[in-house]
Amino acid sequence: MNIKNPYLQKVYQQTCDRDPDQPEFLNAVLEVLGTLEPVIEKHPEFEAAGLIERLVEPERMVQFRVAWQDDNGKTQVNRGYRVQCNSAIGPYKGGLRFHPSVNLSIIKFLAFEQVFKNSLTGLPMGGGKGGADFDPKGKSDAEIMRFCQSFMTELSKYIGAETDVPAGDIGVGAREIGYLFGQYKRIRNEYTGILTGKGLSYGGSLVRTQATGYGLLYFVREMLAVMANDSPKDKVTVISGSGNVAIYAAEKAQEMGAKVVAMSDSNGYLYDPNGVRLDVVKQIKEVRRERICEYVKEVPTAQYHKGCRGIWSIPCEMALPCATQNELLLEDAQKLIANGVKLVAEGANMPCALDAVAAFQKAGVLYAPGKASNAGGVATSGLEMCQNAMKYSWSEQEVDEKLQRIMVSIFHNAYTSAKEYGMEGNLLAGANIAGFMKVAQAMMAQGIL
Ligand code: NDP
Ligand code: 2IT
Repeated sequence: MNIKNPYLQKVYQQTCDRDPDQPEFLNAVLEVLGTLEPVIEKHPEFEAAGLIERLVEPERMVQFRVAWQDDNGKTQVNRGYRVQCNSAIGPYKGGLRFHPSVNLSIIKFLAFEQVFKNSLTGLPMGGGKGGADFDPKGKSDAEIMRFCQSFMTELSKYIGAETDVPAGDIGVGAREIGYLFGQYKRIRNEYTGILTGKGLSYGGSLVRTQATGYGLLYFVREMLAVMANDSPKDKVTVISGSGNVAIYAAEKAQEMGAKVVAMSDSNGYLYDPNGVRLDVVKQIKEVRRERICEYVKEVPTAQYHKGCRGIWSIPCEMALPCATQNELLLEDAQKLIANGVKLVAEGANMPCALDAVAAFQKAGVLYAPGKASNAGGVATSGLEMCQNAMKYSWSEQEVDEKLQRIMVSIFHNAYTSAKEYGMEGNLLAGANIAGFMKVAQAMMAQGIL
């Protein structure tokens, strides 16, 4: 991706010079700045106010020690983070990731993306992200609890229902949110909506568990209808990952009549030409917390292959990457294109490398960037915050209808913005521009901060 505008180019270069060791963050900055040229040309006041320089510098970043005892009584030390990127349009909002790969670059990239995503939802949420380089795999329940309690003891100093509201992400689901919430309540003696993704018995919202995956398919349905006069029905579909986002993307895709033939985890992928049995996947991943290779023991007609990127060599019409960043590279994109893929929509955050995205766009494949198509999770978190503030709960139907409306509106916002700036069909540019404009206007109104 090239940046032609001299101001954007200068800011990108300064960002590279400042943090040369943060490839994921620099990639996310390049992806956004690479599409903002027409906006900057139309609004010279943004340059005069140093707006882009401020946008790429998080408002605050904290890094902290998380010490905890394992089941053998041995002390373990992990590193915790919270990056509060931008609060122009609302309190910081964004998930927590527990994965051994977590570092400052990854948390900064996720926080930066979250700023635009949250803006696109239309709800008043700024952008943040956090996490730890803790590996939940193979840990006992008691170890997870002790880790979460130690993590929250420190994090609680920096968050608040009107300041910063974390949620889940990779490695942080309902169990972890429960332990984190309990510890916050115990330390502060305060029962507030400090986290989203909570259990239904203590302030959670219906549909939050399913929201990212369902939202992805609501977006895809609208995108296919408007851009191709088509629908997900009967489309052979490949979904990477088998976590929260992947499972509920698969569920809604099947409900819409698509044929989901493959899913994966970080060790390998399953191929089930008869259509993936989601009851089996849920049992393995959600209940037993085991590996996806177990699937073939229960469905012997399916195949299991080691290595996760092989999933992109399966011929399909829809590809939904729902695992992690940079899981789909240029050569994977080329295979998908050669096999006739029609649509790629991101459930994960930046799963497609920038040159893979360029290849899809060049080949005329419909492409949806994660900051638009996976925004259903954080949007429903926003609805959870709203219910908490009202001390009230909406029905499943009410939340689901609001989620559908938000996803349809995000699609149209991105689609229309792309058209307005002469890039019809380029949802990446459209989503970046639409997400950026609201944040930029709020920043301009609030002065130099
Ligand atoms: P989960 O922890 O529930 O699942 C993650 C899935 O991705 C697992 O199948 C995991 O496999 C796989 N995975 C993780 N890291 C890697 C890796 N390095 N290589 C290959 N596979 C990997 O997380 P979520 O489903 O919540 O998150 C998935 C993606 O969606 C992330 O990019 C996240 O940021 C994004 N997202 C999540 C939202 C949410 O509400 N949860 C909202 C919007 C986006 P394994 O079990 O082997 O690790
Ligand atoms: O990447 C994301 O949007 C999330 N992990 C969800 C964040 C949230 O606050 O619900």
